[in-house]
Amino acid sequence: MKLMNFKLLSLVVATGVATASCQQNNKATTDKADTAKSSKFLSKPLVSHIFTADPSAHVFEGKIYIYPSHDIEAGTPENDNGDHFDMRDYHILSMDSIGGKVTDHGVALSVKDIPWAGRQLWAPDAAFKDGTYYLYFPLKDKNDVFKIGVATSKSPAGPFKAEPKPIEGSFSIDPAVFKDDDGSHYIYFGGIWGGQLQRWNNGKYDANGSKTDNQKEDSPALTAKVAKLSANMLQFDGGVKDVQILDKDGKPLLTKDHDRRFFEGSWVHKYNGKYYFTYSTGDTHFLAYAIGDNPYGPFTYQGTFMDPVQGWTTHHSIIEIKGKWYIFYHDTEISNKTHLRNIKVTELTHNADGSIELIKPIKK
Ligand code: FUB
Repeated sequence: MKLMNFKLLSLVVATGVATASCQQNNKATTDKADTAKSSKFLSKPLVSHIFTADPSAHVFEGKIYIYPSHDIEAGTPENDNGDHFDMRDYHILSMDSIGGKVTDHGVALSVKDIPWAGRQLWAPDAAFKDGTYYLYFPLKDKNDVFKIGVATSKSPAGPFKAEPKPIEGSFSIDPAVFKDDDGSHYIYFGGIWGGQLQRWNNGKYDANGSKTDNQKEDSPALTAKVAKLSANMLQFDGGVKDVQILDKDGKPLLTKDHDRRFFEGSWVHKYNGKYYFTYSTGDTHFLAYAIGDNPYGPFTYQGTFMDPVQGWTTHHSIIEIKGKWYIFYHDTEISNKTHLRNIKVTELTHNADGSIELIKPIKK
């Protein structure tokens, strides 16, 4: 999560973009966004009645469910800690098919109902096992330290009830859960800068630690974390491991390699027996991918697969629906403000050699 120094990419300066028209209400809506103003964008916002970001999509009960952040204008001043991303609840969205009507199921979980809550509900994800849905969410605790919580529901649309404490041993942001073919679930997480990953060392948090990468430029870059989930889905089963991202020579990506190194926004999907670890490069605004042979990695860096969107943050999920692959992502088309984003979807293509075709979210 980038915090200050909002870098407006010259190619996306949005002179003709609509100003904020979103209303903060809970009313269900459709995906009829204002297409007339969307011509330079590859896809339309999926909803415009609330601001949404960080979409984690899944197919549950034959429908597409989207678990996004719910951006709001909280009036919290922008600062280096990302305080202006001051989200307070989640709304879950669903649709029967890509391009279909989008339903907002209302508030699914609110910060006021989470016993350990401090503030800031960031990018969530969800999973299903044995009749229960699990919502994994990052939230600062009462000491202003990001941890990952879990909440449960009998319905994919919620409402969800939070466990009394964060997952033991969890830290940082952006949980993403991958279910392997054998039924095992793995949780990937972490984000540098505002996501606080750089402040953790050997299980201890340093409140006075660096605000950015916190590494010598020539040392291996900080990276995402992975843990297997326990059978009850509420804990880590065993230790937290680094998600190693290696270059083609088998060497870890370096801190100075901002175009390729991990920043935040992990996701994993499996294609043709290979594990694709995808992520945001943060301050360089790419979505990148690396391929491995098992859920723990190591993963070998392959390239970028999405160019920068309008806005600073870039966050995605990838799912297969009826033999086609889709990427859910966000930009700031509606508001043109860093912290008021809108989610979108477009098709994603795996080439015959296993590479992912580059997506250009803004038409040239
Ligand atoms: O929405 C808050 C943060 O912005 C997410 O946790 C990051 O991935 C970035 O999208």
